[in-house]
Amino acid sequence: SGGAAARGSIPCLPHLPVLGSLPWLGGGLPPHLLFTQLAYRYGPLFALYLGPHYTLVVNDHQHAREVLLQRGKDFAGRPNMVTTSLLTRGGKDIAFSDYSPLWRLHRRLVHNSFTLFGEGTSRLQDIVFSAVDSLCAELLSHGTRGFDPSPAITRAVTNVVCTLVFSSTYSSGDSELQEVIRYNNGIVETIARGGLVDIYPWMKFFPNRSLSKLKECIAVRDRLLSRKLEEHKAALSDGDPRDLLEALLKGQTGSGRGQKTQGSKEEGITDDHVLMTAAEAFGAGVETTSTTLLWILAYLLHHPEVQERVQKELDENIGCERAVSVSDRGRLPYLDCVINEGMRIRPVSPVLIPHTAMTDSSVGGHAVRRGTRVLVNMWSIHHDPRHWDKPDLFNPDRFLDDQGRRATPSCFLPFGAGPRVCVGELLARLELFLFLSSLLQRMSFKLPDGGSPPNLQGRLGVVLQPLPYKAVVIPRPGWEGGVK
Ligand code: HEM
Ligand code: PLO
Repeated sequence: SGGAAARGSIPCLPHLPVLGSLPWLGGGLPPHLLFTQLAYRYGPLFALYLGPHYTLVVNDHQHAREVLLQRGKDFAGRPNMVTTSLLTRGGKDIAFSDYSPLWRLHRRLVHNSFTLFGEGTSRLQDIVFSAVDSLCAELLSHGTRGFDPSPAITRAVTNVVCTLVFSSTYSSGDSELQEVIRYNNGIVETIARGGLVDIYPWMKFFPNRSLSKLKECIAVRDRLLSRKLEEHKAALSDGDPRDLLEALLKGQTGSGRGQKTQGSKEEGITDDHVLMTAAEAFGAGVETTSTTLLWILAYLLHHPEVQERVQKELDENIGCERAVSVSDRGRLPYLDCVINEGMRIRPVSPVLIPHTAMTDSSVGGHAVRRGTRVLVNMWSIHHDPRHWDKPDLFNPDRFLDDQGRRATPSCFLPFGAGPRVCVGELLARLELFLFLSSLLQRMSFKLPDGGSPPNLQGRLGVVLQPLPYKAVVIPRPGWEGGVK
């Protein structure tokens, strides 16, 4: 049905009406692995039909750079999808909203607020420190028994984001925290990007159980967030914003406080936008950072020699007399490599978020029509044997050059790039650095006696997650209580 591809056109999988290329996609494999496999047959740039949608799949870094950077503006659109549209009230967020002037304003506002809490100030560092202290105490409370580190890590990361977004924190077992974690898990389970509901929009007329569960979780989220929003509006003060929610509320005023601008049907940043952005910063901040931490710990359990080398670096450059701080980043190059290698080998967002062409454009010299969907398969870029030696091997040294200095290869893009690059990159990097350095300074992670090492295959939901695993935590000398 696709016909013989004209010489020079993008190779395309066969397809049927309505079903698209589905019959040719085989069963079972998650998209990032399936696309990697298809790229062997069709080449690194190929097309397929996801339902009725003609979709390009980019599997190598040259084409990815073209889509994200060189022609980044052409490809900065987002498709409309059923589940994410429900999640974001029709795209009143950053990540799933299509490109528009309002979106740009909105994104800039969020970006500036993050910068405010980022590298320049000690605020974020203090927030992470208090989360780290209680995380360490909680991890060490398990004694010599093996346990799943995931709940404690999720809570710690949730508390960091919670402070940044709302200026509130939760103690272990807090009922509102339980509610947040429950609704978040519900959304994560039901939203599965690229799942059937999103590919076949007509399925929304046949609501299934998963869609009603998603709606339930969104309702719980909305109730909780609206309350926070009202509290913040009542307490809004002059001066510097104390958190993201306040920064957004203040930013609203600049854009007409949600009123329709005179003589234009274009709306400003409404309360809906503020709510959706807070929800998204929350969701993105928790899922990505905690998952990345869990992947890195899983790999450290497989590679005790890497853990020892990080600890040696910490001992030699920091010691055990004081806590690690942001300004120590330059002194801990190997730790940085470990973080990068974790994000390379298991990118939490293996096919990024779908992009669309805003105008007629091109990729690799091939014409691409406006509206075309583009999936960037970061997994295959991060595992490309032409650019990475033994790509399936966890080897942090690949991020050091001959002189032992940090080097970032051009086919390493865990946060994407260009106009749609992750807005939380700075925040995420800072958190990963502070969490990992503090944890490894204070304790060692080991396999439980007779326990098997973590399964590294992962499960693709809204992010690529490790399967649950167990670890034992042993305090390092001088840190028996977890804190100093
Ligand atoms: C987008 C990765 C942490 C907020 C993205 C994208 C990736 C990514 C790959 C999609 C880029 C694209 O579609 O081209 C990561 C990783 C993280 C992380 C690996 C941590 C290890 C965070 C955090 C936040 C955040 C902490 C916020 C608190 C966002 C937002 C977008 C985004 C709002 C949408 C940007 C847009 O569409 O314009 N991230 N992220 N992320 N991320 Fe992150
Ligand atoms: C996670 C569940 C939350 O309840 C809602 C949410 C908001 C933003 C999403 C995030 C979820 C998953 C990870 C995403 C993030 C935006 C950017 C990030 C998709 C669905 C990545 C890694 O691309």
